[in-house]
Amino acid sequence: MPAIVIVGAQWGDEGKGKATDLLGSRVDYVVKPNGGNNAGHTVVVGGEKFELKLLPAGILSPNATPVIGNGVVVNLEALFEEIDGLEARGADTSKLRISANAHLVAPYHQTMDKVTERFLGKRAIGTTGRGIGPTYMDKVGRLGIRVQDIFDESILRQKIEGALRQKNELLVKLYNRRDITVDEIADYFLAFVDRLRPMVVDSTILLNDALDREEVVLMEGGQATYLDVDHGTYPFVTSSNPTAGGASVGSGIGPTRITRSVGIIKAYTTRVGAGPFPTELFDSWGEFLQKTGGEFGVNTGRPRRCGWYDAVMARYAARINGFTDFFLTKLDVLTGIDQIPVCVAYDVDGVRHDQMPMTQTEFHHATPIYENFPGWTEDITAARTLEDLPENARNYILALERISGAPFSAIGVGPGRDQVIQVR
Ligand code: 2SA
Ligand code: GDP
Ligand code: MG
Repeated sequence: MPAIVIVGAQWGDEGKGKATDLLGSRVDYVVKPNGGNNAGHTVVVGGEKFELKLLPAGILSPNATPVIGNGVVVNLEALFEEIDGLEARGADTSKLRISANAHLVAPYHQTMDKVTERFLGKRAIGTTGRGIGPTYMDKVGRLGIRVQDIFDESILRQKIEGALRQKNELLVKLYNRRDITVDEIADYFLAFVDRLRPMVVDSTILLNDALDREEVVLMEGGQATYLDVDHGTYPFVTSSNPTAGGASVGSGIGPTRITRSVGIIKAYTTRVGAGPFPTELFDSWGEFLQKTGGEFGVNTGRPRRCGWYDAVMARYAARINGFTDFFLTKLDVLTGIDQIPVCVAYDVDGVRHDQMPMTQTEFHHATPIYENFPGWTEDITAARTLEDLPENARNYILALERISGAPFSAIGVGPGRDQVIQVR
């Protein structure tokens, strides 16, 4: 049976939370393979809004077992705060399982994130300030603390000591902060041991056994293709691999078992944080998209930069992730625009590029070549089939599908669980 991966096709906030929730009723396991509490996924169930940060959005699907995979960085304080918040609202979080190999965010990682951003000055990334980058740095630098380490106090202390030797040098000498002690960090982690223990598993056995039993596993990617540290707009990226291949690594499910790769893509484009964005709008249309689409960060409340749909980006994302299909979201936000511009190619210093340019410099110089498509004024939020849509909306979808690199399987026409058109 299949393992399905869901990937953001732009810079995040495409509506992956809703897509997971939609597919979640038909899956047995939902695993988060990357990222941490920098994510923000909104799911609207029966008019009630849930905002998930560290937990997979699949936690709201009653039949699915949610799993935090080995590729995630876990902030334990944020984890239990989120669990308590959901439980208080009647959600059942008891099935949550966490990989023993996932890395832990320590308080010093958040400090380093903020200080590094300050050091970068004008070249700051605009991170969420959650310590995600520094935690992944320690993972790759082999200085990380993993979930399993907190169950062996002697190992935990040794690892903290190793990490702190370097941190204290950096923090005290470079950043002019006080020394951090092994005791304070060990105490911070050990306080979570009892609550965490029953949730921790070898998630690779759990998930692969489920696939052997013909159950369905959904991998819910955090962030998005253009925030991928390898394939995104480096250095303005997050520090993990949100692309489809990263989902395989971050959950321990071999690539041969993934049968479907779904790109979630908005009918326009948004970005939070710094970095190039060819179709970005600085006029009243940008404000229109931001206001109508409610484009504010789930986690930090930051306003999202807005621009038109970019088919060059869509084609690149389809290539990198091997998308089998796209889920187009937020079509309803475009209602009322007379002519809708769509970027079909870039002009880079006088040369037309139909594909993503090779270098960062070229991407920074890319200006969009637009084609306009006639819009519609009718409210489409109650549409449930393609036939329910005005002709111009149908034509807009068909036009995007032709130039985006993969077929569209579903169209979102509102934030609600049921506000979707299943195409195939
Ligand atoms: P980080 O904190 O190291 O991952 O930041 C690096 C870049 O990645 C971007 N990033 C995101 N972009 C969009 N949405 C994200 N999650 C939240 C949401 C964002 C929020 O869903 O609304 O609340 O602000 C997310 N997480 C990371 C980030 O903006 C940097 O550009
Ligand atoms: P994620 O990070 O990809 O899960 O996306 P976010 O939850 O950060 O942002 C997507 C926002 O769009 C949320 O507020 C969703 O409730 C909302 N949303 C998702 N699909 C649709 C849609 O089809 N139409 C509208 N209007 N809103 C949607
Ligand atoms: Mg989000």
